[in-house]
Amino acid sequence: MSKLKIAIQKSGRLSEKSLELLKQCGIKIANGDRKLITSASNFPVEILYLRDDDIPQYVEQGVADAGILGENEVLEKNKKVEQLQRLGFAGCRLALAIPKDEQYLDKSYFNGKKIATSYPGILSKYLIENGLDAEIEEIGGSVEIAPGIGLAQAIFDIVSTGSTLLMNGLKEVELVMRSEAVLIGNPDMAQAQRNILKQLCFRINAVKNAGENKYILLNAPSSSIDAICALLPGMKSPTILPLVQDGWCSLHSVVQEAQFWDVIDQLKAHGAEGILVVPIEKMIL
Ligand code: PRT
Ligand code: ZN
Repeated sequence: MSKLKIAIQKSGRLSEKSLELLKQCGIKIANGDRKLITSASNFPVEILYLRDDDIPQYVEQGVADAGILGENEVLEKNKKVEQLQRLGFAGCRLALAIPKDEQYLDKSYFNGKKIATSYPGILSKYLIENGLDAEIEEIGGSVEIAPGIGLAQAIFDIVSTGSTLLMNGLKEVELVMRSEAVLIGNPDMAQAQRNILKQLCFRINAVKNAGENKYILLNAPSSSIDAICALLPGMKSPTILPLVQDGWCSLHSVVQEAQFWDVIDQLKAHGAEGILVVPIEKMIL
């Protein structure tokens, strides 16, 4: 039987979340000792554990049909792969940073400067697009120490909370790109693999939608139901059930996590009470 080979990071920031996503999609992978390759017991996939830097190349060459990695790494390696889906985890930004006491007016600051980075491809594209003439010093890691040891005057690196920059006396001055984990695929994969990938993407979407939405239940006076339905339109429309107490209903709907706090005051103003917000495990639109 055909299987879809998916490459994920062997160990690092993306590994646990990648496995967790596959698990939420109902795919059972033996935990084991993470050999190079393992099979799922209930879905036609094989998991290849690799360094994230190698995933674009393996997917381009068809050694793996698909891969999960940071968008930054996909862009940096610039291989012939399709970006299929954003996965909503490992969010970060790639930014230029300089010593905190330096005066910074605009991007022209970087002309004639040396910038240390592990992402020379993305940086050189940015410098060209912005007409800047800076030298790139490529280093493998610990980029944030480069200005302190006199290797470069600025850095271009991944920033998440900003505490690494702060600890190293640096400040972020230009945001170059935002990144999150993405699913990539080989554009020429065989139809059998593409069909499995389609099923996997369907499941990933159900998991992602569920994570972004909540099930909401509340009690409200019957006279407010129209106004509340307008605030909580739900998937098709809300469910209304009569309460035993005359003149009151229970309303069930779905609300986006991000919108919940915006509507809560309006719901209360319309007399809603006993509001319950419950997580959703899977959501198929
Ligand atoms: O061994 P392998 O090559 O597989 O792993 P790796 O060391 O190259 O990658 P890893 O595991 O560090 O990161 C994998 C991916 O996670 C990256 O390519 C990004 O897409 C994503 N990601 C998300 C991050 C961060 N957040 C992050 N904060 N990658 C790195 N960092 C580092 C950053 O380099 C800097 O040193 O964390 C520091 C900054 O964090 P803050 O919170 O102090 O700002
Ligand atoms: Zn790496």
